[in-house]
Amino acid sequence: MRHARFGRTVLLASCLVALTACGGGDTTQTGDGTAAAADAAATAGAAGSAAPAGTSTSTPAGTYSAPASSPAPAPAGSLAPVAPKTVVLNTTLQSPWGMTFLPDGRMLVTQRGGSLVILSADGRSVQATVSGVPAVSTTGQGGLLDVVLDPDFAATPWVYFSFAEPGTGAEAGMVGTAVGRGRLVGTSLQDVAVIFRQVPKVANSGVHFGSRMAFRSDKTLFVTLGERGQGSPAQDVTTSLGKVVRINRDGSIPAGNASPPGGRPSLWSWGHRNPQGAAVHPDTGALWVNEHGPQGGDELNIVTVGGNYGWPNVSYGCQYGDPVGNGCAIGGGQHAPAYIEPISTWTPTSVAPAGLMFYTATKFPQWRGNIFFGALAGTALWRVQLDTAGRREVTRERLFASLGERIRDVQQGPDGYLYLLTDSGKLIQVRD
Ligand SMILES: [Ca+2]
Repeated sequence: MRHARFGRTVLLASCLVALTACGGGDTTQTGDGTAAAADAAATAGAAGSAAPAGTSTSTPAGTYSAPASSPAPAPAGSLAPVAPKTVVLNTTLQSPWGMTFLPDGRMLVTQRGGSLVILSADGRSVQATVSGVPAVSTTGQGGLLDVVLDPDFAATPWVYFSFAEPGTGAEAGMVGTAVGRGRLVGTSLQDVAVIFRQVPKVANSGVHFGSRMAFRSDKTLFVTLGERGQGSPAQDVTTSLGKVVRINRDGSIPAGNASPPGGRPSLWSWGHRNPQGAAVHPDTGALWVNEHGPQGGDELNIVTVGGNYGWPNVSYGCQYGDPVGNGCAIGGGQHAPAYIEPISTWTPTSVAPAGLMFYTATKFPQWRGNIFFGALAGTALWRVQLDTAGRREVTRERLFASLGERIRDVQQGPDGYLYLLTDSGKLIQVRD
C-alpha cells in the first residue's frame, strides 16, 4: 500500500482518528522499511494507548486556538481534531527539491537535475522552464536545490537559488554548495550571479550539501550548509562546511555575524551536519533549522549567532556501523554545556528531515504557530507544536505516513493550505 500510486485520489490523514497516538515519542520514529508498521501501530493506538511521556501531558493550556465551531474548548493537554485531506496536484515533476510561491500564485519549483520550472497557480501543469540557471553537479545528493524570492520581489524580482556547483580549474572534479541569484523576467533569469560559495569545495563526496535559505526580517539571507561528509571541518571556522551563514542579498557580509577569531566573516553558527530545513519564526524572529543525524539523532534547533551545535563531537545518533540504540550516542549524546542542546531530537531511528515551515494561516487554526517539515527515510510530514513562547516542543505528530512518500519540502500557500513536494515527483496539497 505504501507504494501505491494515488493519482488525484483524496486521502484522509492516517492520524485523523488518533492524533495523540500518532504523536511523537521514539516508538513512532521509523525509517524507510517500517512506515507501514508505524501506521498500523498508530491506528491500533487509537484504541487507547497513552500519549508519550513528556508530550501532551506537558502541553500548557492555550497553546492553540480551537475552531469557532467547536462545541466546547478542548481540554488542556489534548489537541482539537484537524481533518486534513491530501490532494495530489501533479505527478510529473522530476526530483523536485524546493519551491516558493510567486505573487500571482504560481509556483517556482527546483528540480534536482538542474531545471527551475514555473507551475500554474493550480499546481497541475508545468508552464515553463526558466532559463539562465547555471550548470549544477548532480552527483549523489547534489543538484539544483532550494529557491526563495527576494523580500522586495515586487520591486526587484530577484530569485535566489542554492545548488551544488562543479569546480573548475584547480577545483575541477570538486563540488561545493553555492547560492546564485537572477532577476526573473518572464521565463528567464537575468543578471545571474553566484553570490556565495561554500569553502572549500570537496572531491569524491556527493553528500551533505545542505542547503536551505531563509530571509530574516532585516532582509539578510540565512543559508544552511552541510559538512559534505567531512565531519570535523564542521568545527573549523576557517571553512564553511557544516555551518549556517548569513549574507546580504548581493553576497556581501552584514554586521552582526559571529566573527569567531580567525573565522570566516559569513559564519552565523557551526557544528552542523546536514541541515536541510530552515525558517524564521514569525513571532520571535529566531532561526529554526533541522538537520540529519547519522543513525538517529536528527535535530530541531534554534540557531543563534555564534552557536556551536556539536557535530561531529556529539550527537544523539550513533556512528554508522554501531548497532542503533541510545547506548551508542556519539560523545554521550548530551550537548550542553559545551555545545547547544537541540530543542528536539529523533531517536533511535533517523527520519531524515527536509524542509521546514511555520504555519501562519487560518485554514487550520489549531496548527497556527506549529512547525512542519518533511521526512525522507521517515516518509511522512512532521508537525511540531511549540509552547506559547515559541521556544520549546510540547508535542509532535507524524502525518500522512500512509502515502509512503519521501517528502522533500513543505510550504504554506497563499490560500492557507500546505503544499508538499515528494522525491517521487508529486506536488501534494494539504487542505480541509
Ligand atoms: Ca547537534
